[in-house]
Amino acid sequence: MKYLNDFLSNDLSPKNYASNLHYLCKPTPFSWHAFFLVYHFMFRALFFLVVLLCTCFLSLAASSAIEPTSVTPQPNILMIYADDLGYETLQCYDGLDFTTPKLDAMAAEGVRFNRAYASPVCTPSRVSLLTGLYPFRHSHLGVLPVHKGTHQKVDFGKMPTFPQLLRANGYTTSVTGKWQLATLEVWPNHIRNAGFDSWCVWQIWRDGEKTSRHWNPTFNEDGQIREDIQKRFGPDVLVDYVIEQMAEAQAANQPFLIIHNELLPHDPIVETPEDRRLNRQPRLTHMVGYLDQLVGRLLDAVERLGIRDNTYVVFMGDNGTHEVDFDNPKFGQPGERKHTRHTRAGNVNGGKFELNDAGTHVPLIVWGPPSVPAGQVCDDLVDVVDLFPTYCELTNTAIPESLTVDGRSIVPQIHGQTGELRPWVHHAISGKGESLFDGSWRAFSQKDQLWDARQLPAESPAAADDERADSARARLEEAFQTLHQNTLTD
Ligand SMILES: [Ca+2]
Repeated sequence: MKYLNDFLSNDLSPKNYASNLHYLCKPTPFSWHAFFLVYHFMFRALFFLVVLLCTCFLSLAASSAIEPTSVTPQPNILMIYADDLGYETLQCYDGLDFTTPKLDAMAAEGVRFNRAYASPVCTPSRVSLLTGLYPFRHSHLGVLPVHKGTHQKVDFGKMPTFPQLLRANGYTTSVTGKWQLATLEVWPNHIRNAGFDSWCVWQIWRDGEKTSRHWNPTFNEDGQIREDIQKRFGPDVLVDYVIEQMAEAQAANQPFLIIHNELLPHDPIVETPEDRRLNRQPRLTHMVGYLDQLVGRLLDAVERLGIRDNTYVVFMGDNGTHEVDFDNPKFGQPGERKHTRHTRAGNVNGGKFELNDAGTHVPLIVWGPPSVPAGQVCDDLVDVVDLFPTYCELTNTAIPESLTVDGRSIVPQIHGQTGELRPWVHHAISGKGESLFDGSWRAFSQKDQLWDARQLPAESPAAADDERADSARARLEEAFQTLHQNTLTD
């Protein structure tokens, strides 16, 4: 060791270096001094090279073991899932009855899916979102009676969710708003088991009664009832919570998934804070307008936090508009029903609970990183089950091969590219069975019915003597049979 230290402490200052070089260059036949000097140079260079290589190797190994996300970027996901919002309520979908400037701006800066569909009521639609399964496969076709304190629950132990997969992949996961998938008094760990680290949700049932979601809301945050929000408007509380969650995840340098189950514009029709400020009567149009403002607040927060380039914001409705909530000002005129809504393409009748376009056709807008092209409109059919593989692909989360998932990723379309087309979308609701819609024809599992939906929003039973209808009927009937040959088994 002493020998090594002597070598390393050898004076190689420029002055000595020059004199040594001068000595080396001197034309003498042989010098032991010169020989040892060359030896010193070579040994020191070799030693430093070895030290440098070892340092590089160790630091590379350490970074790959501790910080895998620095190698594979994991974008954030914020999904805003509105309650009872048909496509026709947005101006960017050619709706004429509502004012939605923030959502229209979101669509202008992102990708708007023109033909997105979900089942016509909360529970089947939300279970399909979380599990990626068609309703007939997850078997939750009706509203789970959480509002009556049911002991039934959706079993996410048997049916894995994408939040479970993302959480296992390093994401911090949160959920807000409506949780109609189990009674929390009976199943207090249900949300955590569904894949969420934290939550602020409307606890629908408490102490033997149904609670409120709007004013004086009953919210459960991570297992505790919030006692500080009696005078607040529930949807405002949730947006504050989402912004806090995003800020905390950013500060912790951790990717996040947030499913924001927006409570608006589900009835009862109540005053919004804006109605109180303006001293005006509550209306569905005002509730949709307030929802629009809240979406604007969230997008502004994403910009303000500086995370837009790495955050996909997805806005979607869970089912069609509840038509009784809308009073048609033209009611009484020719062709105008009491609850008719209006679009540039025609009048929309019916809605939530119905296996038709008005009950299942919902808005879907994606906004955020520069890879999402501004102002793009995609006409591909999209089913709510498609979000499961889409979120997994966006976040580099592997789906186990053993897992059944009915969805297909729309990541290419989100980035303005051509994606895999699905032949139809599937919906179901208890009492009315299932339907398949291929973009032109709608087939029903009950009564062997077929509707002509080529001129939406108008649709009607197909003509009996139409060859194209016969062909569609045969094709969709075969699709029904193929689907049901592959049902879940416990
Ligand atoms: Ca709903």
